[in-house]
Amino acid sequence: MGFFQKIAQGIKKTKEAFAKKLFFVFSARELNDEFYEDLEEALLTADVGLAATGKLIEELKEEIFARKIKRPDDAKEVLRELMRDDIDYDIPDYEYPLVILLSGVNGVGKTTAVGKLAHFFKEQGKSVVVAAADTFRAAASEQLEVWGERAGVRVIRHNEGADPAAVVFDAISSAKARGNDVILIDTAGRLHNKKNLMAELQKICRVVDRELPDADFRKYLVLDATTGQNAVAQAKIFSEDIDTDGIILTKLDGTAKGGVVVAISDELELPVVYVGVGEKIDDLIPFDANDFVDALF
Ligand SMILES: Nc1nc2c(ncn2[C@@H]2O[C@H](COP(=O)(O)OP(=O)(O)O)[C@@H](O)[C@H]2O)c(=O)[nH]1
Ligand SMILES: [Mg+2]
Repeated sequence: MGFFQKIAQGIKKTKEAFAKKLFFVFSARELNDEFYEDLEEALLTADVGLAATGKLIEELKEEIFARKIKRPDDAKEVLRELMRDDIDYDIPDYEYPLVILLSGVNGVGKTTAVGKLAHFFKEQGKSVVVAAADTFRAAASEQLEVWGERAGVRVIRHNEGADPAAVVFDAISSAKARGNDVILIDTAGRLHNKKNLMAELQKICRVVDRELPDADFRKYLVLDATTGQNAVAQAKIFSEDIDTDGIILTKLDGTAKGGVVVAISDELELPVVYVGVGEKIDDLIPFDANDFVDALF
């Protein structure tokens, strides 16, 4: 299955809910107040969020006025363009060695995403090593080892309770010794102890910066799409302490709140880099703004 089919399949629930509303909205006779109110409701239902919805509607009004648009169908086309522009970021190509650190709260899908990314890079002929830096629970490292076996990559782990930064140090040493291309770092996500968690993540970042100063280092925050606007709130909390390069949005397949992609891109000014569309190893795909909008409308 190609990426477009995968994203189309992945946002099926969002589309079902959104398309029905959109059909109703754009069957209006005129582009009047009622039309904009119905459109606002449709966007909010898909979890585009208040701020991004307000902005989209304002921009739509301006474009409709400027281009003297009268037909709802043409207005729909403009909405697609505006939404696409909102979520379309230029993401720099990867350089190798590449280090990817995943952070995020418990249960959002970090460990699963590390496993899927390992597979993704392996498929592209890259050699990969994984650092099991969630040492909070032994089960986390075990879960990662299962993914490592599936993907056919090495997993560096320590005992439960060990220093996560030490695991990362070992993974980097191992990667250097073998000349590996990609180092993926899984981390813990107990947000109720925010200060400790952030200090732990910052320490990991310092180890990477010190040991691999010339590496391409990307810090991705993993968010669960099923939590909708809550995901946006989580991202704000993490961004206070960690420089984030992008978002991995998981579980799009399990929600009608796929519009949260727009909320994230707009409110956080961060690109969605990958989306999770299922539990299988190849169910993580690079995000493409065109495909997303084409699949949604
Ligand atoms: N349907 C679906 N489930 C996912 C996806 N990503 C992760 N999961 C599930 O979410 C649960 C938590 O994932 P896990 O990787 O352990 O989260 P972590 O605590 O952040 O490491 C697991 O049951 C995963 O199978 C996804 O894209 N789609
Ligand atoms: Mg985990």
